[in-house]
Parts: sequence; structure tokens; C-alpha cells
Amino acid sequence: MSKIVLVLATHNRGKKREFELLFKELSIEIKGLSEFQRIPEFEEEGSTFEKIVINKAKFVSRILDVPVLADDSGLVVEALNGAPGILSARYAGKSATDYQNNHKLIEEMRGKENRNAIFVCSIAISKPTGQVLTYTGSCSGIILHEPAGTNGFGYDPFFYYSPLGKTFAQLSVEEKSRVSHRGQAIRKLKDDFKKVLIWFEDR
Ligand code: ITT
Repeated sequence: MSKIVLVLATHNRGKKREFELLFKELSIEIKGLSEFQRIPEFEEEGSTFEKIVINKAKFVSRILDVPVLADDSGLVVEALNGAPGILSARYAGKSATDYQNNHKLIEEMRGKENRNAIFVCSIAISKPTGQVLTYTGSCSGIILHEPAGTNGFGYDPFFYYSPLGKTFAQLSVEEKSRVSHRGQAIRKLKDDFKKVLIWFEDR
């Protein structure tokens, strides 16, 4: 059976690093978007991570005419009724930086006793025909008042993972991937790998 080549449809360097590590053991070769023509801006549409990621993967796969893997992920905070949720990347505005998003999160969480949050990650693999496979993973944590750690990206410095007694930004990329929402989603794909291979061969 030939090796699967997947284009990873993300502009987020933090995500890309994690995917490269997670796919190392699988017979899947990951290519970056930079190896292809520039694709038009994708407007995220949908009310859930899963719906958005399906649209994202299909959109890019159709344009590039190759199989594509996309990720839609974010932080769901209980005391904020699920915000920032699907708006995690642009919580503080359209081109917001991680710093600005974290600043807004901490302002909104001021005085809140319930600090429970969940990171969610949905990944979708789409073939140019529009056929899609999806996998979702999640990971529970606590939103800290002060940041800790310099690894990772996004909300990692404020996301405290109790079983390890550290924030995600205090973990190496390997340690984070073992427990994270993205790691969980990829592990589901790995458990399903035989089906994925057959799905790929089937045109
Ligand atoms: P692409 O759409 O190009 O993949 P993006 O950053 O815009 O990149 P999303 O729309 O999926 O991706 O938004 C995800 C945001 O959620 C991301 O920018 C972070 O703010 C946050 N996030 C997701 N996974 C995270 C993680 O593992 N650690 C910290 N923050 C994370």
C-alpha cells in the first residue's frame, strides 16, 4: 500500500509542530501549505468545531486537488458560557495576537470562582471528492490568574493541567501531545488507522 500524503491546512506554527510530532510514527507524510499555490482566505463557517473543520478541510482539498488534514480547536470556559470556543483565535478581534486573546480571557475571568475549562480539537481529513473523516479530542484544565511557562502557543500559559501539576506552556511538545486535545484526536485517528488506509485507497 502506498504512503498517504496529506497536506496540513494550517497557518498556525504551534499546531504544525504538534502535528509533525504526532504523525512521525504513522506512515503518513505531512506536507505544508507553503509547498502549494496560495489559497484564498477561508471564512470559518459553522456552529461547532467539527462543522467548521469539515468545511475547512473540504475547501482546501477542493482547491489544491489533494487530500487535506485540517484542525479547528479552541478553549471552552465554563464560567464564560463556553467562550472563547469556536472564536478562540479571534477572541480579542480579527487579527488578535495570543497576548491580546489571553489578556481578554483573564479580564473576563476576573472574580470568577469556577475556573474550569476544556480544550477541544476536531480534525478532518478530506479527499478532493468531498469525502471526509473527522476525529475530536478534549482535555480538561483550570484557568490560572497568572501565566506560567513559555512553550506551546495560544492559551497554553494559562491552562493548568492538574494531573501533571503544570500549565501546557510548561510541558515539552512531546509531553503536551501525550495528554492534549490534539493528541487525543490523533490517537483516535491512529486507532482507526486500518479504516483510514482503506478509505484512502477507495476512490
Ligand atoms: P488555522 O485556522 O490556520 O489552523 P488558527 O490559529 O486560526 O490556525 P483555529 O481557528 O483552530 O486556528 O483557532 C485555534 C485557536 O485556539 C488558536 O489560535 C489558539 O488561540 C487556541 N488553541 C487551540 N489549540 C490550542 C493549544 O493546543 N494550545 C493553546 N491554544 C490553543
